[in-house]
Amino acid sequence: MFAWPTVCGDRPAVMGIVNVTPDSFSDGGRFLDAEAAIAHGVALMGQGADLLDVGGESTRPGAAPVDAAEELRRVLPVVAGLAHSLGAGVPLSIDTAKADVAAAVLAAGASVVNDVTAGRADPDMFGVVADAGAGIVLMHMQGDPRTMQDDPRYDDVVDDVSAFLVARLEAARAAGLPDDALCADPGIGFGKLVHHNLALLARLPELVARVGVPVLVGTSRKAFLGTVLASATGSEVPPPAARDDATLASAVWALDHGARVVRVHDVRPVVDAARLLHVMQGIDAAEVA
Ligand code: PMM
Repeated sequence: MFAWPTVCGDRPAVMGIVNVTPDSFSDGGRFLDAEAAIAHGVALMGQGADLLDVGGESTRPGAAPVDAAEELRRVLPVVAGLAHSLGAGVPLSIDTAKADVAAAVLAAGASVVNDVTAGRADPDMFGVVADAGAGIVLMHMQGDPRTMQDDPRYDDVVDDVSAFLVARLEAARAAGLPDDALCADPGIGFGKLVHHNLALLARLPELVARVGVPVLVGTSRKAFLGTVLASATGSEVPPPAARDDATLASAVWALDHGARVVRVHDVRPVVDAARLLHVMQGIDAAEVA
């Protein structure tokens, strides 16, 4: 039985990204070959990742949907290979919104489903995850990847996203998922403008308090970081691969404001930062000379 407290109860966890897609915004096509993807995942674990997230369908703005057969063809050998190489103790997450894909990949050794639709895309998702004794990440997204960046609007983004997550957590519980299986994610960049993303990070403690389960934050290489850097320096928007330092700062910010898991491409610096942060958070400033 998977339990989030085992992964991120004592100290924050770092989730390494293994995209097996031709079109993800920052690493599309690099790990399309199963052997390359498996080697990449093993390398990320060697850098200190606590869990890996394998994805076979890009969710970047404007991305075209992929059918279940093609998604499975991409991810199944990678998850099976990682489970074989890393052993049963390493939690593997599958980034999918399709219950059939989730069921097959959970049977092949994954123990978490990362569903960017929070169970809305497929009514069978919660049942599949509950039957497998797996964990789930419920993420907020306004709209769908094809249209989500066309004029997203909120009354109060932190309030709206928190209320959505609370409602989806209730739906998951009603479908039989235990609390330890649940993790919530504000969905940075999913139907959000730069100021929405910044508000979600700035007011993360409010969201964390409202949802009451571990919170995962994924800022890695996202467009809002490029926009912030460009406006601060007056230069061009840096490409995704040049956003890892800003990713690190945003990951540390998220972890220091209540996130328990960060999802990143460049694992090693975030692992080191998370370790140091954990030590610093344990020091009582009034008691050190
Ligand atoms: N971001 C992406 C994909 N999947 N899943 C969760 N739970 N949270 C995220 O922020 C998230 C995600 C997009 O990034 P990628 O294409 O580099 O994987």
